[in-house]
Amino acid sequence: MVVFVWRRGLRTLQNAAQRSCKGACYCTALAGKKSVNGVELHYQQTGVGDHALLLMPGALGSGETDFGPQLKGLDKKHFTVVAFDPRGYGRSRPPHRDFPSDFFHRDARDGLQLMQTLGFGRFSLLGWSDGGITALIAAALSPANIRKLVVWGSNAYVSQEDLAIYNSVRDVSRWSERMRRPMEEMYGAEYFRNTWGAWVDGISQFTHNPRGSICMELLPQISCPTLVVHGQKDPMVPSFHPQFLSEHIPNVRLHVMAEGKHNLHLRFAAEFNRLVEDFLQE
Ligand code: TYC
Repeated sequence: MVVFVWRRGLRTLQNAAQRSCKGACYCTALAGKKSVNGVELHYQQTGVGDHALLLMPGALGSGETDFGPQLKGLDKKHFTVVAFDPRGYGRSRPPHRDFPSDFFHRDARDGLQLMQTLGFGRFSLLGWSDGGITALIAAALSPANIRKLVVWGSNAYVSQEDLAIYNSVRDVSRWSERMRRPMEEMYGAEYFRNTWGAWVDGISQFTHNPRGSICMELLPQISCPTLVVHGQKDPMVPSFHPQFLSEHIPNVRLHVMAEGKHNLHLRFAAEFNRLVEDFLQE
């Protein structure tokens, strides 16, 4: 057990050492679960700023696996940073993850409801990859609650080219050790293999929609200022996706990181965090 000092007093947290801020920080850190839409959602929270942020992870992702450098590095005086594990991912288990045709909408409703439950009425969304799709949907569904939106490595539809990429990464035994190990540590090899296969099937469903749409028709409804970031060297998400987003979201800016790949916020964390902080504080 580790005791954390939190704004409202003392909280006791299990397993919290890895979530604590190390070194210089305004140290408040909190992790726990909230009952949301019939499931227990795990989240981490840090910072004391007026501007609340919700970080939305990628496929099978969690705050812990996807957002370490953001939870640690984003300015805690200006921001209160929340990262959540979508249902069936990370520490938001049970339930087992499934992929009904509305799974992105379900994650969007869960994220929005979690923030209400935590007491944040208006906040910004940062979404990576699948989490970016979720964030786009949440911003379109609930414009009154969303201040600003940042998405990277995300797509609003699934093309035949995407389908080929999904199928090329379906077999996790062919993944590099570096990519596979954190997932196997989080889930165990079997849950990871099965759930990844279910994700590939889940995302492939969208090819049955007209134009392969996941959320194309919602983009014009996103009214908040939006930053789309793209890694020029992203092998997973072809550049026609950020292009499409920047052509269909009304108040949008596209920023390309020349050396960035899919995990640009981890690999180039300082540059990414600064870019996002500047955009959010404009
Ligand atoms: N969307 C995935 C995520 O959320 C990343 C991904 C993109 C995986 C394309 C496979 O073919 C793929 N991290």
